[in-house]
Amino acid sequence: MRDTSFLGWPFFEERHRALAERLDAWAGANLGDIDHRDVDAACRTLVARLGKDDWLKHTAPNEDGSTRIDVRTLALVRETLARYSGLADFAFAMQGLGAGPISLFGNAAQRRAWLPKTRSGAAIAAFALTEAASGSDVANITTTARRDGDGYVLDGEKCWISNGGIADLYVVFARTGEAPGARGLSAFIVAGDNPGLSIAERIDVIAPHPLARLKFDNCRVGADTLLGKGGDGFKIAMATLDVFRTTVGAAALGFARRAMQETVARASQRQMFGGSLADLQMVQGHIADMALEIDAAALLIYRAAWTKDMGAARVSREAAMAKLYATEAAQRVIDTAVQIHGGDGVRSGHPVEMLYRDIRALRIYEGASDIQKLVIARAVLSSAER
Ligand code: COS
Repeated sequence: MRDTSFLGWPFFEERHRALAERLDAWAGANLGDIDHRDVDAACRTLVARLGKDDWLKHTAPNEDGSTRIDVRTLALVRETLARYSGLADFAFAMQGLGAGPISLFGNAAQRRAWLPKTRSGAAIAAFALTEAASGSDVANITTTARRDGDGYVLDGEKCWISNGGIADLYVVFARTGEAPGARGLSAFIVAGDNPGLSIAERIDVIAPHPLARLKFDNCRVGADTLLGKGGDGFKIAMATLDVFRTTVGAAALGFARRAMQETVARASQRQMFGGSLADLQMVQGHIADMALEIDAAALLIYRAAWTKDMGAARVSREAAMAKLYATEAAQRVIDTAVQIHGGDGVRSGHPVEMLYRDIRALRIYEGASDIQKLVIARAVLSSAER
């Protein structure tokens, strides 16, 4: 029996508990038959299913603004999907991150044009921030958006863009030059079939998902694609990441919970030294460490999500702590799970082998662990100054 006692913690309301139980049953029934050999087709199928059964509506507010993003819901959905399938979590998460700048900063027309589509699964979304030389150093972005007549012309390249190649819309961050560095960036909504946008390279990674390098060559977009004001791009990117970084921690937590489930089953069944693995104190020590790290990660994630949902303007520190701790802890938990599984732990296709590959990128994307430390330290130092 899975331990769901965390749903009783005071961070959650009845609607969260009901949703987590409903989604768990849905994931058990709807994710087992997806063929992962073609990740593009698998992601399209996942987005369509998640849209059809109304899960994607949680990734963005509705277009008239009468609902808003509930970070606790996002966290519980990602945690639950990640327990069943890394790719299902990815498909859900990218709808949120890709549409995030529109949800948070789009005007009424932009929200009307895109959010019903990303919420229903009719359009696949992507967040195009990273470049080869500015993954962590966002203020150093070199893709340009030059004002031209009644629109802008984008030139440059974006790298490591999730959903690159299958997305119907990309939120693209480019230098518009209002000021040097972070204050001279802007965000644009670029349709996947916009002339001048092409896929320069598809990138293969250890936990395969659609990923690409994008090229913008004389890519003309209308002025109505600009999100917020010119020069707002850096803040739009950071505020979006403040919401979604907590949910990266939640995905890591889902992976860690699955590793724990697998480990408990294995340790109880596997016979060794005249008893089960679970009888061995050294194995019990590992299980205790895993349980401790899972609960500590959960507390940090739910604290960050709850704080944002209660209306905090900035949760940079809380979100960075949640992402940093949960992803690093999940890596340790999963590594221990592999160890306890012995040879089976590294057998291709075994659940813990897949988790071992799935977790790694989470310590890198949406702000690498060292960047989260920087964000936390800056927040601590600036509050100490006051
Ligand atoms: N929300 C709103 N505004 C923010 C913000 C946030 N979370 N974080 C920073 N800002 C504002 C700052 O207040 C500052 O505003 P002023 O110029 O008005 O003072 C401005 O943005 C610049 O901030 P800062 O000086 O902190 O920028 P840095 O260039 O030093 O960059 C880091 C800070 C390194 C923390 C940032 O670039 C970062 O998070 N990098 C990682 C990016 C990332 O996650 N990449 C992965 C891509 S997504 S897969």
